[in-house]
Amino acid sequence: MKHSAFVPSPQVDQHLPNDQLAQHSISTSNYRTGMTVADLKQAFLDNLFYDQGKFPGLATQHDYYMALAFTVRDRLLQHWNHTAATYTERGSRTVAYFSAEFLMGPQLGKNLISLSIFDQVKEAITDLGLDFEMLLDEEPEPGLGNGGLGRLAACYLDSLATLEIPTLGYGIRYEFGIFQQDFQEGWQVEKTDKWLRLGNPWEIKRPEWEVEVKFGGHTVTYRDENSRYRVRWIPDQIVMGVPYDTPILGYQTSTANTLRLWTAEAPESFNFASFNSGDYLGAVYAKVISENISKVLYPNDDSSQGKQLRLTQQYFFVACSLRDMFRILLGQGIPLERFHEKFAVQLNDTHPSIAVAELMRLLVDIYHMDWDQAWSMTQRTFAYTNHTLLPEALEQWPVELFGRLLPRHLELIYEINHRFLDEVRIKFPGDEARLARLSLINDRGERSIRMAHLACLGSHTVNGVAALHTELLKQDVLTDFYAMYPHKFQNKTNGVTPRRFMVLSNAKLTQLITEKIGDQWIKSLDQLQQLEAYADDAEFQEAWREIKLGCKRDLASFIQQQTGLIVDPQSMFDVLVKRFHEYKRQHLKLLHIITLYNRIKANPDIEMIPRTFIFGGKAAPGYWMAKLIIKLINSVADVVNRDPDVRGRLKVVFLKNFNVKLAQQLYPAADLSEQISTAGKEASGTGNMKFSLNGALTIGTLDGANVEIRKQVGADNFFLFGLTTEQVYDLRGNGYCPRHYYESNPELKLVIDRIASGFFSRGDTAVFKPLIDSLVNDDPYFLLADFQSYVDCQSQVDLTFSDRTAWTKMSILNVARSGFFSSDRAIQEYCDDIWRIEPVNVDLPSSDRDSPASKLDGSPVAPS
Ligand code: F58
Repeated sequence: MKHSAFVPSPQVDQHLPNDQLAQHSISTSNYRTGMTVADLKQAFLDNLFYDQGKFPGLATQHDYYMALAFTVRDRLLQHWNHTAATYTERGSRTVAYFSAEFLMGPQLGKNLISLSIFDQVKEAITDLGLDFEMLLDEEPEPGLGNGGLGRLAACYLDSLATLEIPTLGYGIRYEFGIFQQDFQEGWQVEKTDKWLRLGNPWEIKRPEWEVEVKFGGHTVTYRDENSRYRVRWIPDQIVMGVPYDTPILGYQTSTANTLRLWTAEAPESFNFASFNSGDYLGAVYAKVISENISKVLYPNDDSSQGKQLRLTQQYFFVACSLRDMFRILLGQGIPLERFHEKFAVQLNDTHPSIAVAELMRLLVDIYHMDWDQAWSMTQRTFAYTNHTLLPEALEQWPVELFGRLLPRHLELIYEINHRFLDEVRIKFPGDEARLARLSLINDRGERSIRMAHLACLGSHTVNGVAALHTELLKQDVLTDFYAMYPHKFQNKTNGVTPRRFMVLSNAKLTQLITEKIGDQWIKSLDQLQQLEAYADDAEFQEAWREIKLGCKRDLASFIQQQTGLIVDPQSMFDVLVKRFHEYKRQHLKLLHIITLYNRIKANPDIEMIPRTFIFGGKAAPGYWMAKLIIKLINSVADVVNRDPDVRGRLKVVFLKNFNVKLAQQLYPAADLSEQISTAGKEASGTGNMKFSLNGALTIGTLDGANVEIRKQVGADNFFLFGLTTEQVYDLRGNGYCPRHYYESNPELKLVIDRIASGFFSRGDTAVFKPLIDSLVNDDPYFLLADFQSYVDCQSQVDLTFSDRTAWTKMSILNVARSGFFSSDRAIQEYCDDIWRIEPVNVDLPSSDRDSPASKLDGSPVAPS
């Protein structure tokens, strides 16, 4: 094999010999990286002065936050550099996690936990007379994701670093993340998320590793020096991708992996030819067009809108990342043919699946590899995770749009498809319908490319994210692929990181658990099982309740601050937080609330367990029905919270702008976790796991990971209601008639009629009509069919809640049995079954070994 003229060769840099480097390695004995309280204080003041250019009299809270962030960053650079050096030296096999979204959450607190310096830093800052919590809170949320999929990627990076797996997270550095949600008269309004406005201390720009990305144009064929037929892509636009790196620390390891996010820049910011000819705007046009690519995160979390910019974003980050990986490969002297041995690439949903065609292009067109070898390497490189069962969320790109933007990739996809369909014909001769269903090209209506098919075909493994989801993929959504390649399908039930969603966010519970069973559970979550021994222990139960009450008090004051509402921490905190979608059925919760309200109105002295209903979540800006549901929640809240008959027994709170920061306050304070999607619709859910880990009990359907949560915690410790997936399918097949439920259930009828009558909308009967019509006439998500079962189950919840001992025991058992839902378990399964990768231990030089971060038995594990 010969390399052609446009082979990107690795840059040749000069390097200091390693022994020189070691001599010059920064010692931790001085305050620049020292870990004592005195060192930390001095370093903080220095950073305030030298980095922020401020003295205390003039500094803002944000200056203090920045100074503190830089102080912490100085202390992790040693880990980061040594990790990179170790991987480079050993040419380590590496996971490349390709994801259009990484919903990281604030970094400061998390890094303090990983480095085990939370307590020292808190002391240093407090000593200086500053409010440490306020500084933590000052960090803007890096909202580079919509919901579960983006947050999963972040949890997985945490576990990969903790398990010491060499990893690069690859994605897009959106200038504007997920919009900020506000309410105007109960309606959601969106505001731009300018998270980078005041700078981001956690990232380092690496302009020396920028890459060129091509778009548009056409292809030409030619014969190479051996008379072989070749294709060259002549693009009509070139954009530069510039990487920004963020360190990802493992928990109490020396590993610091990298999240590498790409920003789009114009090759030349300023066109002098245009400027000189008097075209002032034209002079910066290219810059504006190019930089649009990484400008904003698409806020749709359910449907794939065939927007050109979105495909541009996807190709942009995938092309940058693959080029970067070739730079690393060749830079480490590893032959091209071993790309798939060096890298295991995980495609987080179909968004990066264009990588299949891009890798083929690089291998065939640029490196002149023959097709069969290139295809075999490609299939051995990729694995694909599916995150949805909704057909409308499976991405398809119109052929016309695709060909305009990526003409060479379209040709390659046709060729891949051609060979694939030949294979199908051999396995299923004469089955034309199957060919049409499996084809990468959808010929129905506007011709389009099925990205999920490209991902399945180009990957060695396809996985679902919960047991039920994987079964439904096999039987339904991807059944034809399952028939072709049954060996490709695996389940990998999602997980969440206990470092963020327990150690950082629930310090008191962390401390209580650690007092009883030691601190090993933080890295081996299964050890929480030992708590079962204390489930009936009265003293332990009391301490458990006190902690929950403390978290509820904290949340209550936050609620008062944000909404002005006073809620009773002794009431049951019933929480439903997630993106808004009809299938997630936030409005089913609302039907329950109105049912209780109606009961009070009919009988004001009725006995009722006081409940605080807490909602949170954003709706896609263009998802009109979801926005109407938000409006209805706010409208019901207005009426219920003001009605004197209610006498505080019911409170409805909608906390705006649900994000990772807010989530961390909510999970520890929840008594009841609502996981009430229509069976067969939620791929997994991960909020359900975070609640259970924090001792909330779940009311839920047999959907997604709820099935496995119930199995783990025990049926007695889970409130189950509703139709099963099979029953939903049957009901749909047999002609579901929601009106029948409406007419035959007086309590349900009263609820619906109250909404329709304008009771919650100051007499306006039009505003909620579309929602009512949808429920009574169509009800695609079976709310009316599940209503009675849900309301009955909620009565059971009330009954149990009134028995404090029984409830507390169930809560303890939920935590004790949630070990399975650690992202460490999930990542270990990916490593063993999909990526076939081993950990690489990173050894800090001896001068740094005494730093607390390198101690595996590090004393303070939790913020206290
Ligand atoms: C979510 N998907 C699933 N998609 O809905 C949830 O059940 C699962 O637990 C989670 O993935 C993790 O596996 C999800 O969050 C998105 O947000 C996409 C954003 C881009 C457009 C398509 C949906």
